[in-house]
Amino acid sequence: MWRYLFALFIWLKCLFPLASAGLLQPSARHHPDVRRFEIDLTWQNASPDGFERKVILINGQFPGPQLDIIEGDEVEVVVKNSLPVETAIHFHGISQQGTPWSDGVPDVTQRPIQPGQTFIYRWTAVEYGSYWYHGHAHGQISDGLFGAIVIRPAEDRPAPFEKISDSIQGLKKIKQAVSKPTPVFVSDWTHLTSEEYMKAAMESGIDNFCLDSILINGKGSVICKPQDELNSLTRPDQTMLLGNETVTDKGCLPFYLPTVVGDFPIKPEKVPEDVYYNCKPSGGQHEVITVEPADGWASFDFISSASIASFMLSIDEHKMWIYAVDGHYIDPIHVDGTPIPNGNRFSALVKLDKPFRDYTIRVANFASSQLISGFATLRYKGQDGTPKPSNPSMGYNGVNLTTDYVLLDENKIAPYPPSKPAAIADTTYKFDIGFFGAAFRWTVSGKSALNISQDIDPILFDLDGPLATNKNLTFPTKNGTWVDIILKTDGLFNPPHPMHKHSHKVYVIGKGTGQFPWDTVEDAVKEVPQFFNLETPPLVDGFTSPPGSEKEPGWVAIRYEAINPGPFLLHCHVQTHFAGGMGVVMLDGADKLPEVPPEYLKAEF
Ligand SMILES: *[C@@H]1O[C@H](CO)[C@@H](O)[C@H](O)[C@H]1NC(C)=O
Ligand SMILES: *[C@@H]1O[C@H](CO)[C@@H](O)[C@H](O)[C@H]1NC(C)=O
Ligand SMILES: *[C@@H]1O[C@H](CO)[C@@H](O)[C@H](O)[C@H]1NC(C)=O
Ligand SMILES: *[C@@H]1O[C@H](CO)[C@@H](O)[C@H](O)[C@H]1NC(C)=O
Ligand SMILES: *[C@@H]1O[C@H](CO)[C@@H](O)[C@H](O)[C@H]1NC(C)=O
Ligand SMILES: [Cu+2]
Repeated sequence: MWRYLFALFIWLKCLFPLASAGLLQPSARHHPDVRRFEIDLTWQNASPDGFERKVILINGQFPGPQLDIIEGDEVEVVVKNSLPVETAIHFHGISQQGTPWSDGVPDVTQRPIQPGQTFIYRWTAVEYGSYWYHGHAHGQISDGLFGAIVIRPAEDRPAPFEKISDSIQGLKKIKQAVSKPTPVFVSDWTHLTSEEYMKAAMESGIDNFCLDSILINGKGSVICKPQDELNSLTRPDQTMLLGNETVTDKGCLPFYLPTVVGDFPIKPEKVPEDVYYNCKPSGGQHEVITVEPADGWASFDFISSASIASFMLSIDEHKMWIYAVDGHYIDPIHVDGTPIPNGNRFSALVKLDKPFRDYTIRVANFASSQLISGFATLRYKGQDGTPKPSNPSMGYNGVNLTTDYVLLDENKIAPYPPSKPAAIADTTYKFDIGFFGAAFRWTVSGKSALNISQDIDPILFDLDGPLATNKNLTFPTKNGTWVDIILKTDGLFNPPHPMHKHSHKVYVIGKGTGQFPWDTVEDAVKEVPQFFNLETPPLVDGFTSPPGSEKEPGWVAIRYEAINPGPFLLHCHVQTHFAGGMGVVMLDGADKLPEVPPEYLKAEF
């Protein structure tokens, strides 16, 4: 009952005082409007995978309600914190043009929202496409605090669909499909709350506990496979780490492997029971996405809200045209499967030209730490009623099962219309990312771990505060200049890190193996041009660093134009890595920081 009481209210404030509850379909004729959303966060029992635990619900739902917006809209999100703990909400990928106080990061752009408090985020949707909102205090994504944002492009926004279909009829159907994309959240789930998880990680010195399930749109089940099957699914990257051991019955690398925990001291007795062993299957819910074959095409916004896992996704018997990444159109790429790094959004068009049946959507963890998958169903409407399993092209371990399988290559993502960064950057920062003195401590700058749970005045409000003046954690850029950041992975073993830049999208201009001894990209290009792409580089808000170690180091180089003044994080989106300190603050446009409106300073609306 209370679920309905807290139903999401969305209304065009300037047109109607209170128009409708539920999702409002945007009108075709459009003027900038204020779209107001009210969300109430509560701490409730729920069983996304059949196991009951405490979950953060948003207006009684998990995942939270979708925010439907049109490019150019003014957006207001009123957040009521009915949780027993503080919180803050980040709008992932939204640039927050002129509104850095709405970026949702405690200690950086705002004070956390205390239990019982209400906070109003206000921003302009200057972007279009697929985004999402999520908790940015503590590990609250892992407790369920997230929901989709769909921003419908302006009518005159050029789109790349002619590459997908050259018939007028086909294009019409494609445009129809992309005008109402279905967000599909892929996430990982554990039976520990984020607080229990982090406490146990710090006490035990181990931070990659087993996952219990993979959820699709918040639904899934605990799947237990026989040991023989798990052994046969073990991939070479895992065999290398396992030596003579096998994965546990939950599909995990055992915690005691020196290849996994390094030389750091561990206290296995502090690991909660059943975290690595004793898989207990549970009958959870199953997500079914029904499509109308007469539509010809369906469009999905795949969003990885994973805390730890690293996903591969494929749909049985269907290829996908990936046409946008992180809310920005790309030169479309036709694939059988795609990785979806944590935080990224991949928008896909799927042609509905197969027999009217059910097809399995597969999401596999590709990180070495665990063999685990989740499943959903793509259902054609009007099927003949004889269920028949569909043919997978990707296995439970994320590996292709067909010879002609095409996997999306992240380096080939080219923005549409074509765009590229300035040829030379004005400033270069070089960081050594990786472990920081303990198995659960991490760093981006190589010099300090970032802690945004200190209850200090945020950087935006106090440029003389402890975080703003910490030269190991806060790095200024000048407004209107081009910035290069090179992330090097040459310390202890580094897994790939899904990095996220707040506010500014970045061009991923280079990725390489070996050391990066040069001072600038310009110098590096002269010697190793093969590692760079300055002509058609991916334009994204999330990118993955290459794996690396002392013996086999690697690096990734990004370039962006600082045009929106404010303190904006660059951090790893693995929740345990971020909680362990893996972030820095880019104080973008430090010379042109805006004055903070009084209601934000006082947090009284
Ligand atoms: C693997 O080898 C180590 C060291 O040689 C030994 O202690 C351990 O018992 C072996 N484990 C298995 C499962 O055979
Ligand atoms: C998987 O793809 C690779 C490269 O495309 C191919 O060489 C291999 O044969 C495929 N595996 C299977 C089982 O078909
Ligand atoms: C900054 O990093 C240097 C080198 O690691 C260290 O000596 C110094 O104490 C750090 N400063 C702060 C404020 O953490
Ligand atoms: C962050 O700082 C707070 C307040 O000083 C402290 O209680 C907490 O333990 C710190 N967190 C980490 C991960 O160091
Ligand atoms: C920052 O730089 C951009 C690009 O040059 C410019 O459009 C914008 O107005 C500048 N912002 C401020 C506050 O000066
Ligand atoms: Cu990381």
